[in-house]
Amino acid sequence: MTVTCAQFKRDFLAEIKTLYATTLNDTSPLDQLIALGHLVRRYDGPNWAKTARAYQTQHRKQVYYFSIEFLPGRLLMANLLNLNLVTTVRHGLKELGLDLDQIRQAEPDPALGNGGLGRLAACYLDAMASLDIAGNGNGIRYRYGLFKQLFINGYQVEMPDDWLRNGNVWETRRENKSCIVRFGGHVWLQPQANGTLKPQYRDTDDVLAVPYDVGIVGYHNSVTNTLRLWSAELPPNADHTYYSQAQRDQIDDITKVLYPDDSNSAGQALRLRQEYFFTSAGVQSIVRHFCAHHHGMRTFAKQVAIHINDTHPTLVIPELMRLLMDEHHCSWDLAWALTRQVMSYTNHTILQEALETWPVALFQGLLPRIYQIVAEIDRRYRAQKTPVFGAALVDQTAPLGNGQVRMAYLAVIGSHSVNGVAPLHTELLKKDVLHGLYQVYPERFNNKTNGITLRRWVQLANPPLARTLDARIGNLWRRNPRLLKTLLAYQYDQGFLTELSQVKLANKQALAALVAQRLGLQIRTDAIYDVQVKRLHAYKRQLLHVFEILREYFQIKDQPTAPFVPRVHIFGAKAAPSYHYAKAIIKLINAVANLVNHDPVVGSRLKVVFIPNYGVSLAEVIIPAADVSEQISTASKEASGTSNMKLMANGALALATYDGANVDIIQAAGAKNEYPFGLTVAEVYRYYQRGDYRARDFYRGNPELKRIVDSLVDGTIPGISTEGREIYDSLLRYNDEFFVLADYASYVAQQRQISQDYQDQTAWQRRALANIAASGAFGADLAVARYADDIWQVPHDRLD
Ligand code: Z16
Repeated sequence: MTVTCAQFKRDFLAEIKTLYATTLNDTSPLDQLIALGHLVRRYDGPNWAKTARAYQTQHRKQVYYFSIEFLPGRLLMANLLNLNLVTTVRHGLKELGLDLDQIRQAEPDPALGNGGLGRLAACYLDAMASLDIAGNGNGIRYRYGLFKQLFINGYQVEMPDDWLRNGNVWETRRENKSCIVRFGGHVWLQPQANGTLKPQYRDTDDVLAVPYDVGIVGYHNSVTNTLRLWSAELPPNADHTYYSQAQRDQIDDITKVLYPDDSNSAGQALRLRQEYFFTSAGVQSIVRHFCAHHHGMRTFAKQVAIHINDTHPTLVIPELMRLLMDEHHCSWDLAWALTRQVMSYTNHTILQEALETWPVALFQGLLPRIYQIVAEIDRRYRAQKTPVFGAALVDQTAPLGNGQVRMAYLAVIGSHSVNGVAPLHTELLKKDVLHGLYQVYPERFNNKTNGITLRRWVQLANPPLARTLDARIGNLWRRNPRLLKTLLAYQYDQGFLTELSQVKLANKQALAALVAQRLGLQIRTDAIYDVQVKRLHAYKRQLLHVFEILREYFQIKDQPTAPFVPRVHIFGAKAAPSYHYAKAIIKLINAVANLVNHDPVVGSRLKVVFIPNYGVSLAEVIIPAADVSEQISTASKEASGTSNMKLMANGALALATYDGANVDIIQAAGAKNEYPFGLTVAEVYRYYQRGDYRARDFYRGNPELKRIVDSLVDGTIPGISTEGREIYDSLLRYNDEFFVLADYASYVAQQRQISQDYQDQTAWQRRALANIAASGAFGADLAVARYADDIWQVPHDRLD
């Protein structure tokens, strides 16, 4: 996109005048943001239209990425960057007396996701557009995103996220692309004159699905793809007085709010409604679009790939079967062949509580026709596989079992591909969680290690680093992150290592300013910034990090005059509102912060900062300022992790267990450039197998650890009498499910090492450099190219 600065200024002023019928000095930053958004859309409009037309005339195979969450972050800067407009707009606004950095803050951050899974979906949309893949997102336009988090007296309080209050300049309502989604009622199969059966429906609850489209702009390539988010409304042409208040509420509720659960299944009927709603609407719109351009369904699988992001969209499988058979006259066999060719599934967790199952009675009542189809899939699977694999294995792996619909099994059986998100995770799927289905379909299993878009996480979030890199290795890394490897040539360039220190310092100053403003707390910028940002979950072990803080606190209190390398411990984490234990940990962190931060003996040497309402926008400030990246989940529990990759790319050193993609990060950057520690998966599984883990032995055997655990209940930390007891009991009474006590010693040994190593800034920055250089391997573009080659079978641009 090329536009001169003068032209931009004229366009912007015209936009202000059209929208607000007033002059610039009479508008707010929000007004300016909206005007700028409109203008960016006007500049990008031709690309969006051209992209859609080109896909049609070239008969390009379309990829549809179905996800119940998308967490895109603010879009203004991302769009300006990808349209190559940042400099023009910044200068133009400046000449008009405005500050782009003030305007960008006025944009609401759409929190239509919980964490890793939703953010991954957003990174992949960005990568698809940038690789010129005909990629589409399909999801839900939640009226309220993930709750806003406040701390009151150290406790998490949730507030609604009214992100659409001032409208959304990036979306286009496309009412003419609406469709009807049917729930409930009765269905029976009516014999037709031609001998086939056609389902008849009675007393269904119909919901209108209205799409809102958002343009997804590719990087410097004139491609704009579409993210389609569905909203539930009353069907038209109906007498609205006919709906009772309860019926209207039931429709409104479907897309009202995002379920706030990460790696956990809420199991509510409304959640199943949400899942079928966006799944059915999405598949209907795909089939409708296909039929508008093709005759018959036989080439469907050559033109369409549908990706199932975790099990939430698994109903795409029976829904496509339904449309192919009931509406497009396909036989079961043809419909099933097409469905399996089209579908692919990514698993994101091995946690039992996250694997979705639905009681048959609930499922059948809400989706009677879909249930018939699932039951037939189940019947055929059993009939076909029992002779080969035996009744026991088939019973264990069938879509229906124990009175439940087992979504992960249905997803594997109805797809041609199932992938994990890091090599270790994929191996665990094969050996453990999906072992039975791996025996039946070994060829379907594959790994696709997660990736992140460096455009947002380095270019946008860390401009000083991006500029420093440009000056040394040129700017081609901005298109091809693998070129970051060439940084290794500067490992012994003292000037460059000093520059890296200065970049980090500048980012710490920015974070310290935010902390001062929001928390009224001063933190020094010469301290180690030790960062743990991710959802609050027992398996992620924020508790272990708290133990280190208490150790440092006791160390200072015991030897107030001994040398101590200053530290700032930084947390960002939301707990699911119903997750009692996670909320107790939040209270603990805040209580420890309160204790430590106000202790005159401790002074400025040790600070604990728990920044409320962690999300994409905060991550963009915190991550560039990090020295240490805490990736300390119990081995086997974190499928991949993605904050580990973002922190690495910003030059933080990982303090990490051998879990998820940490394994690959340690390998890529070299173990000597990270701080690995803790039980391995093999050791964790050995404990499970033998049943001989005894948390108490670790407690008794280590006086330093015992003192810390005791401090939870002995009054050392004011204000946590109930939470402290609960956490204490989880460790000693319930035998420490996540091996915090077992990993304490090796974790603390590495923390001590960090304090020592940090004092040699040259050596430290050399290792930061190694991390940045190796982070290119985790670029989203590379990950998505592998999906395109191996799973979706679609062409894409090469990066070099
Ligand atoms: C989620 O964010 C993840 C898994 C899951 O089943 C549900 C949700 Cl909402 C996360 C994993 O915990 C994390 O390890 C992984 O990096 C991320 O998904 C993306 O794959």
